[in-house]
Amino acid sequence: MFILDEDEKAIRDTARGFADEFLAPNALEWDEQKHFPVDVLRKAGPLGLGGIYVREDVGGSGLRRLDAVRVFEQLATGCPAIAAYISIHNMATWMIDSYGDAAQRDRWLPGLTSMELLASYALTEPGVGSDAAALSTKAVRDGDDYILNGAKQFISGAGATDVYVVMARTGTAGARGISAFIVPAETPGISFGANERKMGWHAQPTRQVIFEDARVPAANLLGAEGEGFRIAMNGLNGGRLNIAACSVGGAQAALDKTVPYLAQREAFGSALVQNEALRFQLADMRTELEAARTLLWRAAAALDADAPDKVELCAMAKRFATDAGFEVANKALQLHGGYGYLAEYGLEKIVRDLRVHQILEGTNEIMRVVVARSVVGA
Ligand code: FAD
Ligand code: 2MC
Repeated sequence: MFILDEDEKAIRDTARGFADEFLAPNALEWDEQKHFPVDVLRKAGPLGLGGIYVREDVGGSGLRRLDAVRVFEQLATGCPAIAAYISIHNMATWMIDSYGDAAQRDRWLPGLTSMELLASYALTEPGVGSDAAALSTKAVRDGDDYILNGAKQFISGAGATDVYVVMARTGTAGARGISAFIVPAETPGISFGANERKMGWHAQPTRQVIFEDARVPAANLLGAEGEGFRIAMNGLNGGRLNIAACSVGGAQAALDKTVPYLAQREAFGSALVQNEALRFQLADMRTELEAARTLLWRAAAALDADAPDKVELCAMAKRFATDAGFEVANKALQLHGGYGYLAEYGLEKIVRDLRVHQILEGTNEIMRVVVARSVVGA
C-alpha cells in the first residue's frame, strides 16, 4: 500500500500534471479576483476527475478512495481551494451513484462525471452546523412533488453549480426524519445569497441557498424517506479524507517552496538552509506530513474495505491531517520571513486556504467527538 505501483503512479501523475498545467499558474490570480474557473473544471472531467470513485457505466473512473486521496493531494499542490471544490463535487456525485436509482443515475451522472454539470452539497443551515441532525429545512410531499422551504448556509459553489444534493426534513425531529434530494439549480423558488467575503477559498463561491416553496419532483428523492442523514454522513466520510488530502498537498507545496528559498537566502554569513534550528524545522515539517499522509492512506483503505472502524479512522485522519497541514504551511510562511506575508510568494494564500479545512466537513472538535465516542463506546 505504501509503495505505489505503475498504475498508481500514473493516476497520481495525471492529477499532478493537471495541477501544474491548469491550477498552479492561475491560483494567485483566481484568489485575488475571486474567480471560480468553471472552464478549467470542465477540463478536469475528461481526465476522470469528476467521478473518481463513481462506477464506470455512467462515466466514473471506478477508482478506490486510496487513489482519490492521492489525487486530491496532487491537485491541492496547484490550488487547495479548487482541489477542495472538486472533492465536494465528487462527494455529491458519489452519493447519487451509491444511493440513486437507475433513472437518477442515468439522468444525472453522465453530466456530473464529465463535469458538464457541477454539484454542491447542502447540509449546513444558518442555525445548525455541527449539530446537523437538528436541521430544519422542510420538504413536504404534495402529489408527485416535494415542496422545500428553508435556507442552507455556507454552500460551496452555490450560484455557479447545477445540481444541489440537499438534506431536508420530511419527518420528525432527529437524524431519522431527514431525507436527501437532488435539486436542479433552475428549480423555481430557489435563490442564492451574496458571495460570502471570507479569509480564504476565494477561488470558489460560498453562498446561502434559499428555498421558498421550491417544488422538486418526488422522483428526485435520493434513497428512501428518512435515509438522508445516513446518506449525508456516508458522503462526508470520503469528503473528510479528500479535504484532509488537500491540506497535505497544500502544505507539501509550501514546504517545497521553502527549501530553495532558504538555500538562496543568506543571513549572518551563510545560507539560511545551513542553520540547524531551521533544518530541524524542515525535518519536523516533513515528518508531520508523512505521518498525516500515512494515516490518511490507512483511513482510505479502511473506507475502501468498508471496515467497521472506517468512521472514526476518517475522523482521525481529517483532524490530524488538517491540523498538521495548517501548521506546516504556517511554518513555511514564517521561514520566508516578511516575504512569506506577501501575496506574490504564494505562502499566505495556502495558509488562508488551509485554515478552513479545520472547520468544514465537520469541525476538528466534532472529529474528536466522533473519535471519543469510538474510544469510550458511547
Ligand atoms: P457551530 O456548529 O456553531 O460550532 C461553533 C464552534 O463550537 C466550533 O468550534 C465547533 O467545533 C464547536 N462545537 C460545536 N459543537 C461541539 C461539541 N459537541 N463539542 C465540542 N465543540 C463543539 N456546509 C455544507 O453543508 N456545504 C458546504 O458546501 C459547505 N461549505 C463551506 C465552506 C466554507 C468556506 C465554510 C466556512 C463552511 C462550509 N460549510 C458547508 C459549513 C461547515 O461545514 C460548518 O461551518 C461547520 O460544520 C461548523 O458549523 P457552524 O459553522 O455552524 O459552527
Ligand atoms: N458515517 C456513517 N453514518 C454515520 C456517520 C458517519 N460518519 N455519522 C453518523 N452516522 C449515522 C449514525 O450511525 C446514526 O445511524 P442510525 O440512526 O442508523 O443509528 C445516524 O447517522 C445518527 O448519528 P448520531 O446518532 O451519531 O447523530 P448525532 O446527532 O449524535 O451526531 C454528528 C452526529 C455530530 C457526528 C454529525 O452531526 C456530524 O458529523 N456533524 C458535523 C456536520 C458536518 O460534518 N458538516 C459538514 C457540512 S459539508 C461541508 O462542510 C463542505 C464543505 C461540503
